[in-house]
Amino acid sequence: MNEDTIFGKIIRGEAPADIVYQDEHCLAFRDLYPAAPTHILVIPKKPIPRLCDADEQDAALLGHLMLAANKVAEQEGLGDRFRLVVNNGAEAGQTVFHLHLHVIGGRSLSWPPG
Ligand code: DGP
Repeated sequence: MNEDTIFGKIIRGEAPADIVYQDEHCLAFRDLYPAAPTHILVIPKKPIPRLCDADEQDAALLGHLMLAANKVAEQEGLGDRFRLVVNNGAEAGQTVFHLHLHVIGGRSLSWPPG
């Protein structure tokens, strides 16, 4: 679970990614398998595997990721029409064990998700 992931390689510049935003604490890049016209992943530079592995010390970082998602959505022209998704654990659909927020938009989104 604590092993390096493809996202760790992207953070270190060892794997390519279409990066759309970055700052001291996080990185945002286009999902390789987009589920919508706009599908961007926002990840912390700190390698937290799953949301449930975060603790109180990560509170500011988690807030920072949400605000970074807002910036990305605005930058992408999504206005107030976008969704954030965090898959936590394999049974919830998580495949890359480095915490990430999916920023999804550019089409109408139904509810509940699958
Ligand atoms: P999740 O299923 O929530 O763990 O989402 C992982 C997402 O990561 C999935 O939508 C596909 C994307 N992904 C997997 N490998 C790569 C990669 O090498 N580059 C990019 N940009 N996205 C990737």
